Amino acid sequence: MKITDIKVIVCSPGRNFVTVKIMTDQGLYGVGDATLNGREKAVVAYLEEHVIPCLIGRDASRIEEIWNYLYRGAYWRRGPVTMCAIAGIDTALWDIKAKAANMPLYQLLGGASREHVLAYTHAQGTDIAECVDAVGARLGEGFKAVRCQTGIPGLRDVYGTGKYSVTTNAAQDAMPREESWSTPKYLSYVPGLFDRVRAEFGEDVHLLHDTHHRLTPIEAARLGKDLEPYRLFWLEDSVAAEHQEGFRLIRQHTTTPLAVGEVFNTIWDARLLIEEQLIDYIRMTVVHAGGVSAMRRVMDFAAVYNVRTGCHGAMDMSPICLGANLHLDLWAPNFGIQEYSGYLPEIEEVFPHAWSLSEGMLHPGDAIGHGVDIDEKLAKKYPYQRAYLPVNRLEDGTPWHW
Ligand code: GCO
Ligand code: MG
Repeated sequence: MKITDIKVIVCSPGRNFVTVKIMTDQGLYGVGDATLNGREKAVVAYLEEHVIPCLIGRDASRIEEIWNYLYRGAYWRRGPVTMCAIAGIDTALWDIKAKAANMPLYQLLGGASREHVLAYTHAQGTDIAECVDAVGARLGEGFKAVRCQTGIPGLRDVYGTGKYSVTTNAAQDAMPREESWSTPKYLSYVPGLFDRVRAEFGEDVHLLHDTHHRLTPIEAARLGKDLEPYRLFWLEDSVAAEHQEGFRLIRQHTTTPLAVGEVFNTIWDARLLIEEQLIDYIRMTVVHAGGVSAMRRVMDFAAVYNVRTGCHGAMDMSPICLGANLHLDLWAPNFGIQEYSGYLPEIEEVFPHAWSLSEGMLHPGDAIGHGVDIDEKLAKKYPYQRAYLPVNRLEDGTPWHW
């Protein structure tokens, strides 16, 4: 089966998405997500200028060989642009292979390990009271696991809260919006959120929290300890994980489970964290990790060390990424949880999908392939808009981790 053409489709139904579509001489096609939030056009250029010309005429069934050709062949390895481009191609090729086999992708991976996959969603508020209300609303929708984020008194626009949440299209800013941060204010306010949420909703709900890379290891250790009474499902991205060894210190001080990895691009970014069991959940996901082939390897590697999966699934992962990821989740022996922040209705229309959500559980569906497509005609109605993620500063103006 030969690759005859590859298209890169860019659309913005509320936020920007980059989609790869691979056509073959057998009439089968596959689609993959290659979206890199805030840097979308860099991936488009990488694909169109450098990757696609090398793939026309190749055998679409040789996924592993193509992955290594693109990864090793470029010489310049890793990095989000490269790995999102590889992910788009790789995911589309797995879609084609599963369609050719007349199977849903999870069957090709080894079959289902479970009936459905546990999802967590987001609750947020500008303060604790608002966030508690939002948790109640999410539980009312049937979710069993909720990530709780609150604004901090005295700080404007804190990550993941209020009207500027990155999960809404308000994140589509023509220039990067500025948020503010104070670690002391954060550390003294946030435990009160979980105290209130546990008091209100009891022990049965899974609670998660995302620190978005802002603390030092010793600060993260303190937060982990302070949150121990509330038995979090996980504390996410408590520090910037470029310095993987930093997790040794956090680990020595707290029994709060730790998750990290949404900004990692390869298995090597997570190697030490997994080998030393410094984390409980690996957050990598299909689009940023280099596709289904790469994620399967990460999941298997993590399983060896009792690390479970908790794949990134914010709205900037397109429904194609989520769909492909759900096949991996259904299969992975070491599945933990899947993030699901939901999509704007226009996004769901552009990307018709077989996956479904019911009572807080997701399932990839039994359509052949990965079960997600793109409506190209509709996509054309939503042209690309330049958009940035926010940047973050300390109160004295110092640029900080966002
Ligand atoms: C999460 C993430 C996201 C990211 C976003 C960046 O845990 O869902 O932190 O909200 O900030 O995906 O594009
Ligand atoms: Mg996160």
